[in-house]
Amino acid sequence: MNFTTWMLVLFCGLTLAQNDVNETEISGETKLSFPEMSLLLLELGAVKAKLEAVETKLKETESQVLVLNEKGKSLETKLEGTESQVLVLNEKDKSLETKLKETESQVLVLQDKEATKVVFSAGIGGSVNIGPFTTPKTLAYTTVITSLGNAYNQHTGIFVAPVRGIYYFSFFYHAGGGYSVTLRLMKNNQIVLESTDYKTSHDAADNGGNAGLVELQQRDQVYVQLYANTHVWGNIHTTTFSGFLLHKV
Ligand SMILES: [Ca+2]
Repeated sequence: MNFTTWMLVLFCGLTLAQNDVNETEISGETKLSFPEMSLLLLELGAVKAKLEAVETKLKETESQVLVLNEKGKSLETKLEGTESQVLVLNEKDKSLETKLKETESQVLVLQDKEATKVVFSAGIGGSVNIGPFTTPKTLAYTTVITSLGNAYNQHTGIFVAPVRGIYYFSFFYHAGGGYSVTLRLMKNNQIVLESTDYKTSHDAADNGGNAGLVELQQRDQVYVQLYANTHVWGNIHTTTFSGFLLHKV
């Protein structure tokens, strides 16, 4: 029997008791006996105890809800803190990424500048005749005066273009007078420039040379060739080969 039923029974009992009083007053008869009243009171006591138990449990539940709410708020605060830290880390990450890109750009600029430092000048010496030879010969200007960019090889006499660009080359020589001279500036296997001196009996101290701008592709080779059956006087101060990169294209 639930609480509502019990309350209904109680209400009915009291109503009946009131009626009984009236009836008792009127007729002198009692409808609810003492054992029945005692039983009713016991049952009421039991209901009260159950209500108190329910109330206690309700208070406990309320306390637990409060504790859980506090824990929830604490977790929410921690979550917000973590989110803030993540945002800070993201900003730092972006900042580092930006710096890295800037550094990469600077490295590329430096590499480009380094690639454009292409300069060399070298002489061929010994103060003796070089040649004549029966076949064309590439002259190795072994005494390096200056060299940047590591494009000229003094052991072979060959310049290798590190980048595509416009290059300036010059070659000068002392003729000596004993033989004719024909020197050619060669690009790969093609003649680009030439300079010639002829043997004469009264003209023994000629100097000659040539210079020009040449467009080269990367890895093109440039060198000075002594034509067959001619010679040149070897002197590092007069017989030279020079070049530099004017600009890239
Ligand atoms: Ca001459």
